[in-house]
Amino acid sequence: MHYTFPDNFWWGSASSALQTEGDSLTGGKSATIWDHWYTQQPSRFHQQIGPADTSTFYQHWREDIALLKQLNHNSFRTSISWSRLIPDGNGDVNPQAVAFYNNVIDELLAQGVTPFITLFHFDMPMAMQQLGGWENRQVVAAFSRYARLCFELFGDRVQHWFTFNEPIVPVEGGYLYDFHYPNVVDFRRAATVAYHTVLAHASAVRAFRDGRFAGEIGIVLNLTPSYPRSQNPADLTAAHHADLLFNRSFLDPVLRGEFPADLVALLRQYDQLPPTQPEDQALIADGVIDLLGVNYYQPRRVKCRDSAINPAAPFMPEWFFDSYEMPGRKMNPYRGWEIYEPGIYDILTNLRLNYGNPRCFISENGMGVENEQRFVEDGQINDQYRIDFVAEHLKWVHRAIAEGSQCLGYHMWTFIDNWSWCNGYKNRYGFVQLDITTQQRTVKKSGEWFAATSARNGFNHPENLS
Ligand code: BGP
Repeated sequence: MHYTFPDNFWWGSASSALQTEGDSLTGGKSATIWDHWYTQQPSRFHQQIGPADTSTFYQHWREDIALLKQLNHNSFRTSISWSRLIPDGNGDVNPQAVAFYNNVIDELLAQGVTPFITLFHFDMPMAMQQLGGWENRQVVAAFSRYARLCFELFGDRVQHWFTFNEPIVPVEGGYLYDFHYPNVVDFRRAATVAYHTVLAHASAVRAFRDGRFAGEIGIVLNLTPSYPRSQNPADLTAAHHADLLFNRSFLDPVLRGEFPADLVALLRQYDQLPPTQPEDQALIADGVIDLLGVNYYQPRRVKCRDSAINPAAPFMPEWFFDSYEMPGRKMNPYRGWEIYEPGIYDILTNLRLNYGNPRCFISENGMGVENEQRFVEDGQINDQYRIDFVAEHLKWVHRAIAEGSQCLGYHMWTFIDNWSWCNGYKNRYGFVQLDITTQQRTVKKSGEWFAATSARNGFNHPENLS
């Protein structure tokens, strides 16, 4: 069967500054929370590989952009590092950073690759965290200034901006489940962080529109469809609550300009609402975006709780649901995530039917696999499983588009194997293999497949490359 995509479909991949640049404390850059946390607890990082040892994009940007072109990318998302551009978070601009990002943007354009730029991808400058990070409104103001400076410095060439990548993740990781610094477990503080992140997003959107910069501005959300175990009302309520807390907490403000009334009522009932100010509402309403990036890796399956809540335990999202393991589910055992391709269709369809069919694209989708060396054939990793993974997801994207979704592209996570936060280099996601000792890059079979798919604006599946 042949699958053809609309003209000008965005074919590309995504990465982030902190996961690829390296030089994390040189070139005038200051520490992020990751550099700091690594000095405190190196054992939290797989094989104790920290944020200084990423895939050297700061040194090898020119070669890497040549590889993007070789893989027929017409677009590529990466982020600007706030702590590289403004080392103390709110003061002087670092000229070395300006030169670096100018080089990257100019070279991408010279090679025919449209730059998509994220402003914040989990990498809070330590100087800002010392003020309290997203718990402090001063940091919201500093972010808004940083965003405006980015638009002024690079907005003559960058036309696709994203305020945040997966803003719920630092909330979950840093303030609920202890997988990001500052390793806090406290729902009310998490709610404040989430709320201030929405304000930061909206302030950047406002700055973009006030400055009348060319192009468009959006956000990248990891949308995780919540599937109930059954149609029993208690299971449905569990799924509704999970959806409110993990998806709609960001989706509604950025597409509808307000938080869901059910979510506000729920948090009020449990006395978890963050402090607000009267002018916030108008700001949030101004944060409605032009373009939504959708990251999709896995579904969330839930059921109603089997046990009573311990009222003395910390208030947590899990007060409203239990996780549910669906019999027969297909797993990516390396990452421990379920693979469920129709989920990508369900997200796009939900956006079309319930959110006015916004302009959107798949901004991340991918499969991290351990020890890919065992798949080397004639010097190349034969990652047929990754080709199948992409193709099976793209079939559902294709169907959603045929039914009217305004999905404009598909970006894979990721381009070159990169550093995955606490997982270091455990799971590899790239179209291009990275030898972490020599930094040598070798295109995997999936990279060739993707290049051919982009060139033909579609694919046959199953098929042989030849
Ligand atoms: C997304 C992030 C990426 C990336 C990816 C893979 O949530 O936006 O930064 O890391 O997931 O996940 P992981 O690295 O945790 O395996």
